[in-house]
Amino acid sequence: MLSESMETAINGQINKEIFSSYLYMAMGMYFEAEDLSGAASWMRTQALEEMTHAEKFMNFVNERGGRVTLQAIAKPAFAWDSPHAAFTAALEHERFISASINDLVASARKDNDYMSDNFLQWFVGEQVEEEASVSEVIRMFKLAGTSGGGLLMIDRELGSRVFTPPAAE
Ligand code: OFO
Repeated sequence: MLSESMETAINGQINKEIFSSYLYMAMGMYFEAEDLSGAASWMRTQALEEMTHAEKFMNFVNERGGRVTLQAIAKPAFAWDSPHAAFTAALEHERFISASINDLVASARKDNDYMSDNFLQWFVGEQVEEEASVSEVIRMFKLAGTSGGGLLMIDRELGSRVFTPPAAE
């Protein structure tokens, strides 16, 4: 049985994951408006992935006899100064999510809740990957600068990302 405090904390995390999805969908729409369809597709794929994170948390709460209570989702920004700025904002957001996952692990350990701790380790690993992949895109945009050809190449590369749902638990 999930403790009340862990249930509340995970419900907060579910909200953050759904907000992440909403934020990346907003970034996807920004890239659509900028005619960067590859970057738009990358962000829309990321938005789908974030919903699977929320689902993973929801399934866990249900399996442990807790209650999922969905909260209002905040309005995301809708425009950024450049592709580089949008991905930099995405990295900042992922760092915020990593810190939030770390806090959940710390609470689980403080309460000797090893089931939650074990479950959360998947997210710890996922955050390493997410921060690394966004950092890589930022590096590419930085190298391209304002070169139209460079931006086009990056956009094509980003468009090749495909959505792979995480393995079901
Ligand atoms: Fe972007 O990561 Fe979810 O957790």
